[in-house]
Amino acid sequence: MVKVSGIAHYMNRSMTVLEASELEVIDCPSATSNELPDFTTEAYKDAYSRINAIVIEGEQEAHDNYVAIGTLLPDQAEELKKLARMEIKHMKGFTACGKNLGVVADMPFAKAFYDKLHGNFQEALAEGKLTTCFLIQAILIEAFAISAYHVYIRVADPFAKKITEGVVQDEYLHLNYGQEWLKANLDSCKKELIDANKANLPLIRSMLDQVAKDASTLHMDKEELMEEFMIAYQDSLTEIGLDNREIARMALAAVV
Ligand code: PL3
Ligand code: FE2
Ligand code: FE2
Repeated sequence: MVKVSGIAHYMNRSMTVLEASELEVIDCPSATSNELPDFTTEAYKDAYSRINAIVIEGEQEAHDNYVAIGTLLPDQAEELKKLARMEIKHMKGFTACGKNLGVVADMPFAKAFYDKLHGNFQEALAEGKLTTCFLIQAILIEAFAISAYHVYIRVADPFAKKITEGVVQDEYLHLNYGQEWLKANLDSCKKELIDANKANLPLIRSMLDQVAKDASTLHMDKEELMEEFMIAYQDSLTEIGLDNREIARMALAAVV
């Protein structure tokens, strides 16, 4: 069985946030960024056409990646196909979110957005490097999705909010799946894990930089996105069995 450690952690945090807002925080300038945006403006729809495409393409590639990992792990192929099917469900959900707002997703933009990460995954797959595949898909991409979805839920239209709330629960299962495999194989995979992180965490950082402007049009704050990402990422490395110093070193790859 997989352990869903991230959810409990997140719930504790959101409970703290709730208590703080009940006290009505005085003089908090950033409080305005948590206001809901006007979902009908051209500016909102323009930004949404790219963000929505990134999410749709991300879900599609996640599907393909889990199926691909299954070819390297034949005895787990069925389980991985289940995860892959969830990604298609997510993709359909987010496609509906775009349609609901009258937005056409900019798919060529999204394909280019994932280009480098996709290339690194394909290369690792061709070389049979399972550790790198799991790090890219199940840890980095899932932590990126979890952080983005948590922040989005706070400022989404009611239709998209409901869909995203369902999706984010599944993403924890995916993160946990990769986590469990890496934990079980840590002795033999630690070096590859650290090297793969060094090569791929900077890509996540630059993807976040690229999406920040459009995200802010959706009232999603960049620092909040980074904070949520670091929580999911570090929790996951802890769960895999790395110590604080190793995690700090790995996280530094995002800034140097
Ligand atoms: C893995 O299951 C899916 C991977 C998708 C990655 C999504 C990254 C999202 C970037 C910012 C999006 C904000 C959410 C908006 C939702 C329409
Ligand atoms: Fe997903
Ligand atoms: Fe996922």
